[in-house]
Amino acid sequence: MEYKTITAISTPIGTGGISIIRMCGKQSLDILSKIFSCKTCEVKNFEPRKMYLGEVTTEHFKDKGMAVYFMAPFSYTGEDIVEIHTHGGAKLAEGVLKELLKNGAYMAEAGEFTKRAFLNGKISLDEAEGVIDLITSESDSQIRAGYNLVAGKLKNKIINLQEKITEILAKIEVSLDYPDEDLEEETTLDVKKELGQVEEKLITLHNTSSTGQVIKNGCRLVIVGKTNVGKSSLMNALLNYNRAIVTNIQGTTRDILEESFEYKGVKFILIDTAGIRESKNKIEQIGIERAKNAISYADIIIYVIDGTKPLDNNDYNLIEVLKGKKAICIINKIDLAQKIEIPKIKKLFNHVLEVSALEEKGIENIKKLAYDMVIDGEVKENSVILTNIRHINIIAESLKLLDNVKQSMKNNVSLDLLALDIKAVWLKLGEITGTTDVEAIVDMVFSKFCVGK
Ligand SMILES: Nc1nc2c(ncn2[C@@H]2O[C@H](COP(=O)(O)OP(=O)(O)OP(=O)(O)O)[C@@H](O)[C@H]2O)c(=O)[nH]1
Ligand SMILES: [Mg+2]
Repeated sequence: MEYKTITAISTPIGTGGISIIRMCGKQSLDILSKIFSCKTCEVKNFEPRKMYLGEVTTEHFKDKGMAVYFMAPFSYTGEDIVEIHTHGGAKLAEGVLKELLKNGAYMAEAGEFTKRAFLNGKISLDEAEGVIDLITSESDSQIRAGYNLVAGKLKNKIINLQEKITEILAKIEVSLDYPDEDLEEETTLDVKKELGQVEEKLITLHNTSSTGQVIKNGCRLVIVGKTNVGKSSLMNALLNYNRAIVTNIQGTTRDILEESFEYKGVKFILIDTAGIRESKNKIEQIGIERAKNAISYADIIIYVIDGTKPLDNNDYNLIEVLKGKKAICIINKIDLAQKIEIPKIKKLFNHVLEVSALEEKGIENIKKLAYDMVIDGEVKENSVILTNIRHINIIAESLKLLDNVKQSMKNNVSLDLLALDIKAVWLKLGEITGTTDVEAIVDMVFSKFCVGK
């Protein structure tokens, strides 16, 4: 299929070392020759994959720059690509882009380069999604997960599963071609066993999704507790700098404060809230409402209590709200004489840690515990973890379809009908890699990209 020649600025719009303007399509080299000249070689004779130093000429200015040509099919998109490297500047790159448009190139849409790579069979749909994950990564674990997609690790797993399903379908086909009671019985047993293996692999994959979602979205730690217990001090200690205002006045924090840190490659989003107490102050009341609301979107609640005071009704009310939620109870101010009854607290919470936010004691234990609570084992560099909600849903739907097959087998449905149900699983899995052609999915995936990628 032939597409029109598209162009876009691929580097961020701003001031920097270099800007890269990319062009993709049959006319790329021809259009380049109209605005780029080189003393050593005519543009039309450019050797692929070789950088040439030359001059870019636009209507309003000239710049010294480099250009490179990637000849189809050995390029990112599988089509002819050229890149122009100019000095880094928003105005400069825009001027070059305009000149390319004037000479016949079309403005690329968001993600169009990668979409072409997919449409030209250079990458699978999940590999393309890995590219966007890499670009938008905010933590090391996100980068690793994105890379695993780009490197085709999920794709390979899916292809293996599809191959296994194809083998099962082939067996059914043979037994249908040679009707024989014994063979049919044997085939049914085989199908059952082999589908069980497929299911096991899908379940293992699906089990990575809660860890994957934390990697993708970060883990939200919401700090709650009464006033003056040291919530803001704890936030500062966890961040290692004084982000929040700390005073001995009750009700210091009024609004929600949000800041993130990274631990073992995972992004944690810390949310400090207003201390919860009866208050007549309007601003403080709003803050308290927000604090209560924040509890609802926490991955883990960090419930702070002051170890120098016994629990009171305000605490018990909060503890009631926290029941059944993922929480860590922090007994703070252990540098002072303690009045809190620790055994009582340990009965109320599965996770209790004693710390001093002021003296920064026990802070690392909070990070370690929070990590262990949301990440299933060590995130190994090479392990495939489902971070993308689209992939997670497809695996869940595939498991449901497999359940249908199992149900049909229980009901002694004939092998030819069973084959149809099994084929449905194969097709569903193909939605991950994009082999099951659904245009709407493809459009949805690439709409998340930025222009120039
Ligand atoms: N000795 C001691 N004092 C602490 C510790 N943590 C906090 N404090 C003190 O307790 C007081 C209240 O601390 P904040 O961090 O502002 O408490 P908060 O829970 O955020 O208070 P509000 O924002 O009013 O709800 C300050 O005077 C802190 O210095 C600690 O571990 N040990
Ligand atoms: Mg505070």
